Amino acid sequence: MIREIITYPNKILKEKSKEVELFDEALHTLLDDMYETMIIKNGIGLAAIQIAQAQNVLIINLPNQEDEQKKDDLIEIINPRILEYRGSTLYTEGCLSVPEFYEDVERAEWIRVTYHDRNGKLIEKEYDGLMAIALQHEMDHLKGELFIEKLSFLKRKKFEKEWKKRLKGK
Ligand code: Y12
Ligand code: CO
Repeated sequence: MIREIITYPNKILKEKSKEVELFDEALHTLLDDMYETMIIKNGIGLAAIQIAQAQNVLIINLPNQEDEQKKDDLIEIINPRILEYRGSTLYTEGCLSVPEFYEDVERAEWIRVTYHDRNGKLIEKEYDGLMAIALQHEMDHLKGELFIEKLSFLKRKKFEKEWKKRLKGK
């Protein structure tokens, strides 16, 4: 089922998500709905809080080298923890909860993480490149943080002005 994606400045996006304790049918339905919703909206990553579910659940589905987004490459991540960060990198990020706005954000270039899959299996992985960036972006959602909070004071001011103008026009 396709769910509604909530957008800035909805306060729900500021909620801290909770640990998943049951790896049950309800979790599988949530993950399936998140995938359907993300694909229909042309996203490559989505956290559960973006569909108003405050659970430590996120999905990432990066395009492959042929620029095709294949379901086989979907990664479902539950209760993630970052164990180690290395380096730094700059990338122009976007977010389905802040549509039509893109800005450079600095993040760690390499991370080592643990998480659970949909069946509760514990996984440990190292990521770099776009996957490391996307995972840090989605994990911020679980803490109730958006990428616009990482902007410089001036860039944030400019964003708020533009966003107000846009909301008035709607
Ligand atoms: C790198 C940096 C950030 C992420 C997080 C996941 N972000 C997205 O999936 C963003 C998707 C997005 C899609 C949009 O729609 C289209 O391009 C058609 C979009 O534009 C509009 O809504 C008009 C904005 C963001 C992953 C990797
Ligand atoms: Co986002």
